[in-house]
Amino acid sequence: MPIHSPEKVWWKPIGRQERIWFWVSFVFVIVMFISMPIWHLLADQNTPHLSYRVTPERFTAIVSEFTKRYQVGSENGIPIVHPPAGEIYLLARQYQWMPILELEKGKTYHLHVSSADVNHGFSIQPVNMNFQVVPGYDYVLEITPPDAGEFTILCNEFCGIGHHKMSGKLIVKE
Ligand SMILES: [Cu+2]
Repeated sequence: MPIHSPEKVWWKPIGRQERIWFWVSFVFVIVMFISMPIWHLLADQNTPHLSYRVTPERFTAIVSEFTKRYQVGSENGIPIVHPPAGEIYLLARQYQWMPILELEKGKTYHLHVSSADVNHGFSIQPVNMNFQVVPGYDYVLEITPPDAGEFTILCNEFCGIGHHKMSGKLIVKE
């Protein structure tokens, strides 16, 4: 196969179809670009900006204190707590969520989440909510459950060999 150098002027004027696709994608990109700040300001769906530094040991101690205070039962060895509205705590660790939180519909809670070991992902199913759980940080999520029911908490950040078993529970009562 002989090797030729490319033509000096290899570009051709663009055709009609290419021109249409260029403008379709250009307009789409501009719309998306403008949507970002508008969505940020008006949609009220931003992740919270509140977090504190906390050592895993300290957070684990806070959670066990909290659990002792408000425990109302247990399920498969995991304590169930029924705290009043306000500050509530959830600990992620390989490979469980502690404790099982029993909340009341329509009340507002400040959920503090942190990890005792590695990075985990806090995901509430079936609602599509995902947050990072990072050791060393107490991340505060303001939640007001709109519906009663049982929700599954999944870890959606690969955290080790038992990651797939890492599911917890959130109960919302009427
Ligand atoms: Cu995990």
